[in-house]
This record gives sequence, structure tokens and C-alpha cells, in this order.
Amino acid sequence: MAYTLPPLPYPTNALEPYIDTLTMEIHHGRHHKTYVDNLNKALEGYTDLANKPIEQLLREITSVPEKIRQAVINNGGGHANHTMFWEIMGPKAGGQPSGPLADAINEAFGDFASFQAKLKEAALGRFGSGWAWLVLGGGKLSILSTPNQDSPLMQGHYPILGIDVWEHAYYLKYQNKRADYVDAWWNVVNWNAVAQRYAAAKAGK
Ligand code: MN3
Repeated sequence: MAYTLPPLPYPTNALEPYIDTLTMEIHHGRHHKTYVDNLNKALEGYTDLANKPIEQLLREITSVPEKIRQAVINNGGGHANHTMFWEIMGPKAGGQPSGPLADAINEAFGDFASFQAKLKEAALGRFGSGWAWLVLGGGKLSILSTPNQDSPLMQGHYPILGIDVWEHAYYLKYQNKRADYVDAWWNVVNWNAVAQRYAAAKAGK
């Protein structure tokens, strides 16, 4: 079965003024769609692989034939990363997490502000295109960044939250000011969705 572009869980203008409508239209409707299309193209004739959930395909990336592996890393990663990205954002969001996720963040980073500072550092420190992540691995939360569309799943980490720092994610509104985009992005983080991902990761799903 072919992979499909998931619909955005909210209208393209829902994240204004922090993320502008045109950026959302292009980012979801063209960039994410292209990853899905190119992933399906790469997997033509590999039905057993194409039937796997995208997360499983990335976790088992070393079993993907070398001939198509980089295309799956780029486009399968792009598909999984963006699917998560839309899910963990939303209108009337922001603020801080609560419950077990908040406890785990405080335990790992000291407090919420220190966590935000470390994620920002990872986001600004990523030269060129990539992502900054909060991941769960070996039962512990940590922050890392990946280049291009590389998924933390390929390194055995479960992505709890991630920010896209490709220029296509922010250039129309923020131009070269990636730091301003990262600061504004906290206003659209849907902590309920992030907490659900944390719970699923803890449960090993
Ligand atoms: Mn993107």
C-alpha cells in the first residue's frame, strides 16, 4: 500500500501569527507531499517494505536494500518527521507541559527554561538544513539534532518533539532569523499531543 499525505489537523491559517498561512500551504501541500511521492517512487517493486508503517521502515533502515536506502532515509524520514511536526503543533497552544512529561523534562534538564534553551541551542547549532529533537532513548530524555531529513528512529531514539529548521519552515516570515522562528514556535507547541507521544514512547509503542 502506498504512503499517503496526512491531512493537516487544522487549517493552514491556524498557526498565525507565529507560522504564516503561505508557509503552511507550501510546507504541507508541496514539501511534505513531495517526500511522500518520492518515497512511493523509491519503493516501487518493494511491496514488503512499502507495507510497513513508516516508523518501522526507518527503525529497520539497515535492512532496506542499499540501492534505495538513501532515498528512503531522505523521503521516508521527511514523511515521518513532518507527520509528527503537524501533530505536535496546534492553535491556542503553547505554555508548558504538565504531568509525567513535565516531571521527566525537569529531571533531565533541571527546569523547563533550561530545556527550551538546550533545544534552541541544538536548533541554531544545526548548520544548514535539519531538525532539533527531544527524544527518548534507553528510558532517558535527551536533545539531539539531525541533518537533512534523518530520523532519530534510525539511531534507536523515539522522537517526542521536533522542530524543523530547514529554511522552508520559516524563511517567508523570518528570513534568516532562525532564532526568532524558534522563539515564536513555542507558542504553537501542543503539549497534550507531545505528552501522548511521550506516553506511547514509554510504553514502547
Ligand atoms: Mn520541512
